[in-house]
Amino acid sequence: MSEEEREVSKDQWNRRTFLSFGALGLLGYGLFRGHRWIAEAEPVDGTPAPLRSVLEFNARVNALSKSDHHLVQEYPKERRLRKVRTNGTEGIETPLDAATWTLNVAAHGAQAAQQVTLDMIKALPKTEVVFDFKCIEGWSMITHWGGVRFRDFAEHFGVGWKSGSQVRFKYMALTTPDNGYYVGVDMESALHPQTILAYELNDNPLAEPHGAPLRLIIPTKYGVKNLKRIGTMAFSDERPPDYWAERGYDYDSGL
Ligand SMILES: Nc1nc2c(c(=O)[nH]1)N[C@H]1C(S)=C(S)[C@@H](COP(=O)(O)O)O[C@H]1N2
Ligand SMILES: [Mo]
Repeated sequence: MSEEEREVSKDQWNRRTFLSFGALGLLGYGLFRGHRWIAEAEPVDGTPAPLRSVLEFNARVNALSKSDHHLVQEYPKERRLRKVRTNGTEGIETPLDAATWTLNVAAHGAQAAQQVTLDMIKALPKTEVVFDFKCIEGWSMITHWGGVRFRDFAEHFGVGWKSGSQVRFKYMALTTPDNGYYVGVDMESALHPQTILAYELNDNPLAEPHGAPLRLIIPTKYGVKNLKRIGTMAFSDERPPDYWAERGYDYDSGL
């Protein structure tokens, strides 16, 4: 051992070990207090206040991406995948009864229930979107969808309003015809210009595994919210039940 390299004496070791354990102890105590602070705080909406403020911060960040000025990136049609994978079969396991299918819009506000056929939807201006569809499982794919902007649909059928045409409901609820899969979507995101009720994939009518005859395509959110085979559409101010939120995923599932 050279002169410069000082040997660490046994005393110094003990001192260092003592300090390290002391620091660990302090850290542990800090974590414990932090946890108590969160656990014992007055809950707001069922969530402890400190966590609630994190959620509120997230909501503000999400609100930024919901505004019309934040469009999801679109791609030229040539970039689309030719073979599009399918994922999720909840609520679409039974064969589709295409002959009797209608979109049931539930009564809400002053609006009576409506039965909307696919032809009525196809009669509205068609719009297309080519975007990177993202699943929470970690994969994504550039896909090309055709359909009707939800906002055009809502305007045409006068849906989503609480009273007259002044105030919108806060949420849209979609369910498959058998109620096997269901999602809730905040109205700002539903009315986003890239949100469409899709009946085509890659210029062809939707195949059953992709949600025939009509599905939601909402590029500002993860795949989970893109409900396939819409049976019923409803509106409310309360957060509608949501299949994956009930299983622990983020309700908003925004990108
Ligand atoms: N009815 C229904 N819609 C659904 C699902 C489902 O299980 N049932 N899975 C969701 C999930 S997790 C994803 S990633 C997309 C996948 O769409 P695709 O099968 O057209 O690729 O559908 C969404 N919509
Ligand atoms: Mo997904």
